[in-house]
Amino acid sequence: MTETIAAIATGLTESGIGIIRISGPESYDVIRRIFHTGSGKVPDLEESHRVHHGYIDVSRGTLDEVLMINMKGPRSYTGEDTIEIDCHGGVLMMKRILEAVLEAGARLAEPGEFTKRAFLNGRIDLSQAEAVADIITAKNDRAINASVAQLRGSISERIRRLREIILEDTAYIEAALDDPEHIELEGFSEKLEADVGDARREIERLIRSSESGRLIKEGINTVILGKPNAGKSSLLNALLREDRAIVTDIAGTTRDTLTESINLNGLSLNIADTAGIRDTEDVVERIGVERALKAAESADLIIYVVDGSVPLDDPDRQIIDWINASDKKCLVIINKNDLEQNISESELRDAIRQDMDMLSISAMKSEGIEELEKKIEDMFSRGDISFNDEVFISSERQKQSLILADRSLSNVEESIGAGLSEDFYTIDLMDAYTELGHILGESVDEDLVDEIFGKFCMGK
Ligand SMILES: Nc1nc2c(ncn2[C@@H]2O[C@H](COP(=O)(O)OP(=O)(O)OP(=O)(O)O)[C@@H](O)[C@H]2O)c(=O)[nH]1
Ligand SMILES: [Mg+2]
Repeated sequence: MTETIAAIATGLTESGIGIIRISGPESYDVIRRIFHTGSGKVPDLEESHRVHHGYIDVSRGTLDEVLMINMKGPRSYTGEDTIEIDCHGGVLMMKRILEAVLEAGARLAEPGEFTKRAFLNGRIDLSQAEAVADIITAKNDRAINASVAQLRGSISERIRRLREIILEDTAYIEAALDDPEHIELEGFSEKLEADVGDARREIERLIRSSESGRLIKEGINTVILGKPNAGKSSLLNALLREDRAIVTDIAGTTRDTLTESINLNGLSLNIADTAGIRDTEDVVERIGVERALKAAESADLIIYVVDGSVPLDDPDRQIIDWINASDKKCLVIINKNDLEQNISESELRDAIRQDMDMLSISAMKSEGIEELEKKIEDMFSRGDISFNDEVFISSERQKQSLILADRSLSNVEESIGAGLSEDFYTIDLMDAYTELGHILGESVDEDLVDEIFGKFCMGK
C-alpha cells in the first residue's frame, strides 16, 4: 500500500458535481503539483479536513475550477492521506482531471481498492466492507437499512461477543492445564456447556436470518403460474400498473417468461409472468411451459392464477399436483371475479395443499390488487424470522463460516457429553473462534479478499 491511487468516485454520467478521489502516502504531493488557489499559490495543507477553493492547473492550462478536501490519515475512509476533488460533473471533465492526477504521480485504483485499503488498515472489518458494497447496490429500503446496520457493526459486534466468550473459556482451560494446582477444572464443563449452548443458539439464529437477508437483498423471486388465458399477464400488468405484457383472449399468448420488479413497501418482488401450463403440440409454446416450470422450481413464491369463470380442468390439476408436491410458499388467486363464477373456494381447498392463502380478484379491473400486495407482505413478515429483525446475514460467505463454527461447537458439546478430557475441547473451541474470525476478515486468504473487493465498483 505504498502506492498512491486515484479514481473517479462518482458515476460516469453528466451530473452537477464529479468527485475524484486520491489515497495513499503521496496524495498531498500529487495535489500540490496540480492545484492552485485563486492567487496562484500552492495550498497550505497543514490543517486536516478543510475545503479549499482553487483551480486544477497543468502545463496545458487550467482544467477546471474545483473544491478540494484534504484528509490526513488515519482520519479518512482508507485510513491514509486522502484528497477529494469536487469538479464539474461532466464525463470528459472528470476524465481530464483524473488524467492530470495520474500524470502527477498517482496510479489508477482497481475496483474496490479504496475500501480494500480501509479494510487492510483496520478501519473496517470484512463484514463492514461487504456492507459498503451492499449499500451501493441496495434496491429497497429494507436492504439499505440492513446494510447500514451492518456497516455500523451490528454483525461485527455479535461475532466479537461470541468470540470473546469462546476465547475466555479456552484460555481458562489452557491455564488450568498449565497450573492444575491453582486453577480448578472441576465443574467447569457445566459452565462451558452453557456458554456453548448460548453461542450455538445465537449462531443458528444468524444462520436462519440469512434466508431473510437474501430475500431482502435480492428480492422475492415470484413466479405466476396458471393455465392459458387464466389472466397471468393481466395480473402482472395490474401489479406493475402498466401494460407491460401482451394480453389477448387467445390461449397461449405468452410464450416466454418475462420478469419485472416491483417495490412492495420496501420489499422487492421480482415477478415473472410465464406461459400458460398445458400439454401442447406447439414447439415454441412447449418450451415456454418448460421454462415456466423451471422458473417455478427456484422461486420463493408461487402465485397460482385460476380462471374463476370456468371449471377446473386438466391443466389446473397438473399445476395443483405440482404445487402439492412442492413445499414452496404459494398463493392462490381466483381471477375474473367480475364474471359469473364456476369455481368455489371450497372446491379448490379440497384439491390443494392445506396451508394455502386464497384471494378472489379481477386482474382486468384491477380489483383486489392491493389486498394481494398486503397478503404477500404478510406472508414474508410472519414466522420464525421476520423482516423486522435488525440483524441479517446477507452474504453466503458469512453464512458458511457460521455453519462451520456451529459444527465445531457441536463437537465441543459432544466431547463434554462423552466426558472426554479438556484438551479435546480446546481444539474445537479454537476452530470455532477462527471460523468466526473469518467473518470479520481475520486470517482470510488474500485471494478471497481480492475476490470480495473485485466485485466493488470503480472508485469505491
Ligand atoms: N372478465 C375478465 N377477463 C379477464 C380478467 N383477467 C384477464 N382477463 C381476460 O382473459 C384473457 C386472457 O388474459 P391474459 O392475461 O392474456 O391471460 P394469460 O394467463 O396471460 O394467458 P396466456 O399468456 O395465454 O397463458 C384476456 O382476454 C383478458 O382480457 C378478469 O379479471 N376479468
Ligand atoms: Mg400471458
